[in-house]
Amino acid sequence: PTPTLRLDYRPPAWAVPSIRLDFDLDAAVTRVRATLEVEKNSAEAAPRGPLALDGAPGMKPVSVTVDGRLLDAGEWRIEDDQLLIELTGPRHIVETEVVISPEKNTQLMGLYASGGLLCTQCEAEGFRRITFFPDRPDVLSRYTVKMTADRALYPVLLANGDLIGEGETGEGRHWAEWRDPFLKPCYLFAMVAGDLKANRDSFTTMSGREVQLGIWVREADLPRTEHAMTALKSSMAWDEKVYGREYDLGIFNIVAVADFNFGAMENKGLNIFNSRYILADPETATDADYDAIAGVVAHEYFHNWSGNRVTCRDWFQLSLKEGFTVFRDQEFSADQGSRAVKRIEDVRVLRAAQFPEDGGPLAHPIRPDSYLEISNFYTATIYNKGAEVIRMLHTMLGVEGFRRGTDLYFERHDGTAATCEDFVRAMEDANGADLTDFRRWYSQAGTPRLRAALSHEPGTAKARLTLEQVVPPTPGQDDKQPMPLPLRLALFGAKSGKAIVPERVHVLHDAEGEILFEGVDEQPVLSINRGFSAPVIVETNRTAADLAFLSGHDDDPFARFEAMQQLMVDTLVAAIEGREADEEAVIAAVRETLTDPSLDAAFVGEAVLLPNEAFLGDQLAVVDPTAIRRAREHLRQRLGRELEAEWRAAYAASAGNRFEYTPSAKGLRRLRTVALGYLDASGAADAAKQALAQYEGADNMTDRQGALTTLANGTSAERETALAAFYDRYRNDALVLDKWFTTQAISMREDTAEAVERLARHPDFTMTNPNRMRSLVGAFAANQFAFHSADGRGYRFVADMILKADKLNPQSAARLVPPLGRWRRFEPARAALMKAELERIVATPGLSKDVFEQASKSLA
Ligand code: DPP
Ligand code: ZN
Repeated sequence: PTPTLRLDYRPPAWAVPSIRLDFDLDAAVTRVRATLEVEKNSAEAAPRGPLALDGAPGMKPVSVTVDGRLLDAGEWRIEDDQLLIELTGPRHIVETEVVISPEKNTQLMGLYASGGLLCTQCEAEGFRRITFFPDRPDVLSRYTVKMTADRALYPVLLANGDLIGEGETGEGRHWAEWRDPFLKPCYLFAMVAGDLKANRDSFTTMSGREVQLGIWVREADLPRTEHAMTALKSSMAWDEKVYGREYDLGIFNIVAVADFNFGAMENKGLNIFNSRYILADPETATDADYDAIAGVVAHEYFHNWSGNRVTCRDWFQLSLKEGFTVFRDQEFSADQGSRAVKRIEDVRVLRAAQFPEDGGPLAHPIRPDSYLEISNFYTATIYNKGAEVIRMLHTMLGVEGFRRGTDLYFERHDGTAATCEDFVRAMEDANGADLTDFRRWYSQAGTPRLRAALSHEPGTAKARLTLEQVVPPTPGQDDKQPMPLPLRLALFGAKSGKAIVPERVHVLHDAEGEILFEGVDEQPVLSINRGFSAPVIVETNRTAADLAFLSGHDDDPFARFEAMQQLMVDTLVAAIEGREADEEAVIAAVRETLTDPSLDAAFVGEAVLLPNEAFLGDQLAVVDPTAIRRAREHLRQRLGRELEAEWRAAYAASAGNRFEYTPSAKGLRRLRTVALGYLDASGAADAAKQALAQYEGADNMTDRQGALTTLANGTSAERETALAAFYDRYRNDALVLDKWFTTQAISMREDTAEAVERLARHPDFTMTNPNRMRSLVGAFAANQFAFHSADGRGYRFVADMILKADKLNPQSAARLVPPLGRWRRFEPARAALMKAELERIVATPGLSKDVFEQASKSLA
């Protein structure tokens, strides 16, 4: 297969100002008639040539007409999955008819069946599986869509925009017609047919227009849609307040479906969601689920401006909409709850998912230069690092400067397909700023390493901070330029505890820099990259005592968390490498945090957690999962034992907490389960009993799953009792059953790899549902100790799953490749086993482009 290159971009040869789609819907055989108004693109740069319409491999038109004349088979041809038609004039009406089978569509791209519904997913290149069309985001059209279907099976017919007509056609069939007044690329097309019920509500926009809101689900799920509806209305209000962006149609619908590749999809006026990001009630959803639902509902809603009104010129610009929109949803969530805890969570995700990507064989800039399969680029780099890049602009330009920039961006590019460059230029022009070197964040991959060393001269009351950055080489990019790093920093007095130098933002533009502070008359402690102002790895000359001090005294909660994490990392890495480890400092710092009455429980619950095994692996030149497990368990057990009284007190403090989705009730639940985990680690004789009591007495899923997760790590009889009870209680609820699979797949037990192999043969395991695949196989591949079982069985299992899944759903299969792709980071025996599995995958005939790209790049 040949790669697509960013620099090969050419404007489309033909524009399609309008399209009319006529669907005769049926799960087995659906007829699609598409009527395209096509217009020669007269722009200089546009290529000449026949009309080329993308189709799916093997797709053939039943008929093709041009300006009402039926073409002979010789007047069109199929080449490289494109339908080519020679056209003579500058403007024509082209009509094609195809027949597709939604129920045979296991890739879940295009039109497919899910639990009795018919629904669509078109981003990135799914529309070509529905009809012949220039399937690229810079072809913007007005859509009119008529759907005809069996009334009993599909009483509800939805598409983008406004409903403009409906009626009966006889023989039990009915139809609906929808028109979307806004120009959109075909990846934003959507349609749903099914037996759905709506939770209806309305929202009045800032200019006083009333918008009808609907969240469509199976009738039984209606009671679980309230939280998503609340989040939707809050998002609409937030985007008006913070960005001045108003919703633009009379209808906004969301549909929840069980089988979905993504989390959700921002189709114009008709978002389609993976049901896990809509359905919630206390009995079935954890606080993390509630938070994720609000975040994803907001994310998709925000795309209406950052993605739909202004879309992407080509798929290399994906981060233009995704990075920006993730930043928007992160800030929305921060405003709804605890800003500090939200930042901690977002940085955790970045470090767990993006840093390894940036340091491995699949590293790519947030604006990549080439791809084989665009589906492989819906990555943590495009999304999460992309959001960090936007956040840096926000930090450097300030709240108002950033808003001036987004206002200009929306004004300039509304109704068009734009580029990352357009976004940066709007930021520059609105602020008179020069972002020349900042553009390197778009073109260079790799996580910069920042070295910061503070020295103090007591005699002159001066402190000197020297900074040095290195951007490591990544595939295809050997030499890097320094990146501009906005660093929020401050100095504290080690004795007085006071801020000697209050927070300031320093932008390091070069490879090296130095800052001189005057009037520093006591020993200073450096607080740097506060709030994680730059997405970098920081190394400092701070001692364990400095870090312990900051973990108790820094006035930026994120920096306190970070200092504690660094203290824990330093201690554990020393232990893993057989050096002397200062466990006492960690124990003292955790005790101080745990007993500090000024801190809220949510923050404490995050701060006292040890860094996970995978993150520790990332700190080491060569990962040895066994040594990491041993060192981390040793410290975890000591923390459990030495602070047993404190854990018991923290646990008891939340005894009366009843379910409420509020920051304080959430915080108590979080700390409760963290405390339970440490009590269990302490070896306390009553820990399993206590966990089972929590499991049985819980009035919400957070406490229940927290108890189950603790039990699942151990070997008690209570473990089996709780797992069986959980299965019996939720066996008919797919989303909760996913948790049952995941809990066992992430278990710390030694026999987890075997258990996961057994679970893959469980009657409730299926490869056709992406959530279920992720809940077992994805969760297992993220369990460092179990996946890297020294005998290689974990690798073999995942490789087998990839090969089987590839036949059904290449996108979902390809997501499982990166954990194997990290082979170079592991000790030689494991590395060889991992590499052998990748080689077996690449040698398999008939591989999808998706899996081939990920596996072959991982071997290169
Ligand atoms: N649906 C995915 C998202 O919203 C892709 N656009 O990020
Ligand atoms: Zn998105």
